[in-house]
Amino acid sequence: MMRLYYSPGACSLTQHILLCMSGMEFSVERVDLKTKQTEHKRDFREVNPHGQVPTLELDNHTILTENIAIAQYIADKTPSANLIAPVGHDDRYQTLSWLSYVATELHKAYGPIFKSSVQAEKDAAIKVLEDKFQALDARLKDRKFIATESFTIADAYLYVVLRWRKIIPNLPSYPAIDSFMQRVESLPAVQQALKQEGLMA
Ligand SMILES: N[C@@H](CCC(=O)N[C@@H](CS)C(=O)NCC(=O)O)C(=O)O
Repeated sequence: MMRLYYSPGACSLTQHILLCMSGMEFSVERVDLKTKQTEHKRDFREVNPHGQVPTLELDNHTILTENIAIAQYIADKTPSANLIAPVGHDDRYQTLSWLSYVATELHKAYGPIFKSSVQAEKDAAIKVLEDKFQALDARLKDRKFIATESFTIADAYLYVVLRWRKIIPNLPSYPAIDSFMQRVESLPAVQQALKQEGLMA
């Protein structure tokens, strides 16, 4: 059975949601990202030398890392779940475009907020993120999902990264982002993953 290494609420929540949507059998193993120990007292660096989640151990025990790769793997293994359009279809590249944007522009822009001890660096990162939130809010005003007409792997990742905005104090309101978040959060697979990660109120 596949095993997803995750940390509660981290970017690996994306793949947790997608696995719940896929209908595939899987198990999860929690990782403490500070100590790099798993809940079964294993040294996580022996599984993934980068020490990062998400990490997916496949049925044949091969290790797959990186958000973009694992999300596509889950989607392509379960076409009936409609998590990404097939190769050659225009919608696929819209989804990959947004998936890349979330990974390289949005996710990484949070870095100083989580890691820096210098307030000026945090403030600069917040300013960058506010501009991105404003642009996302404008895009989501008249659409249900970020890339295509239906939910895709890009929406799962976007939802997870936008959840983190709660740690930023005094953000302006973004009504279209709020509606998007509610729409995604109401999906049964999202509820299931949140519950399994102990993130339900
Ligand atoms: N490039 C990696 C980045 C993954 C990443 O940033 N994971 C974070 C959690 S959201 C993590 O494991 N941080 C711990 C660390 O970097 O030591 C990917 O896209 O999968």
